[in-house]
Amino acid sequence: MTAPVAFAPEVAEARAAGRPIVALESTIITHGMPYPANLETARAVADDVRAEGATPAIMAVAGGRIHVGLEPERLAALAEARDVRKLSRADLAVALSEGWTGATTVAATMICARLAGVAVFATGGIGGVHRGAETSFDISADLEELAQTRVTVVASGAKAILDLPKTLEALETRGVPVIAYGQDALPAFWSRDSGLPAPLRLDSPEAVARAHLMRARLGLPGGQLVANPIPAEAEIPAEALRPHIDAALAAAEAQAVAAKAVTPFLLARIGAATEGAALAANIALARANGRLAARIAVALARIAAER
Ligand code: PSU
Ligand code: MN
Repeated sequence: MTAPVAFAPEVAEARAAGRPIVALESTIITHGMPYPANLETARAVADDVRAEGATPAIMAVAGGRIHVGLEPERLAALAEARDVRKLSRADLAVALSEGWTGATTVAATMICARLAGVAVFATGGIGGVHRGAETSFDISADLEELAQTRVTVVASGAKAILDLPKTLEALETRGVPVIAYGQDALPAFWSRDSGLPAPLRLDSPEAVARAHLMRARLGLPGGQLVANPIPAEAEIPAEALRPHIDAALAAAEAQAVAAKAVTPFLLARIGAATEGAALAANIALARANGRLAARIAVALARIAAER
C-alpha cells in the first residue's frame, strides 16, 4: 500500500527528468491571506521558483488524494473556497480517508513533500510557541515535524506574533538546526532582526544543500529551518509592528479565539490594522523564500549529479 499521491503534470515531468522541485504549502493561501492577494501571491511564488530553475509543487488535499502541484483551475478554486480545512499532521489521514478538501500547514506540507520525494520547501513563517503557551500549551506541530521529517524549510523565521525566544528553545530541544541566511540575527518574519542571535548561519544555497545532505549521511531524522530575512526594502521595523501585534493578541484573548483559529485571526487583524502593509511584507518575504528555496533545490540537484 502506498500513499495516495497525485502529481500535477508539471511536477510529474520534473520528476521524470530529475529536475529540482520546491514544495509550497496551501494554508498560507486559504488561511494566511485574503482573496485575491492569496491567489496572486501563490502564482507569483510559483513563478519565482520557476525563474530560479526549479518546479513549484503546491501541496493540498482533495478527493482522497494528496495533490503535489495544483493545476491553475484547482489553485484558483482553492484560493476562492470558504471553509477549507487547515490540515496539520494530526488531520492528514482522516482528511484523506474521508475525502475532505484541505490546505496543508508547514507540518503537513513537510509530510507531503517527503512522500513525494521533495527535499526543499518554502513558506512565509513557521508556527511555533505562542505567547502564553505556559498556560495555553499552544505550540505548533510545525516544530515536531521539523524534528522528524527530513525536509529543508525556507521561511522568514517563525511568525512575530509568537514567543520567539521560547520558539528557539523548543527548536533547540528538538535538535532542529535553525540557520539564519546571510546574517547573524534570527529574522522576525515582517522584520529582518528579532534581536535574538540565530544558533547557526550559512551564506549560500550550496552551503545549505551540503548541510542537508550531511544530516542524511549522519542518519539524523528531521529537517532544517533556513531563516531568510525579508528583503530590506519590504521590511516593517519591529517597533512599528509591536502595538498592532499586542492589540491583535488582546483581541484574540477577548474573543476566546483558540487552537487552529489563532494564527489566521492574528494575521488578519494585523493586516487590517496596518492597512495592508503587513500583508505586502508577507507577500514579499514569501516570494523571496520561494526564490531561495529554488536555489537550494538547484544546488542539491547539482551536488547529487556530481557524485
Ligand atoms: N506562513 C505565512 N502565513 C501562514 C502560514 C505560514 O506567511 O498562514 C501558516 C503555515 O501553514 C503554518 C501555520 O504551518 O501558519 C501555523 O499555524 P499554527 O500556528 O496554528 O500551527
Ligand atoms: Mn496551535
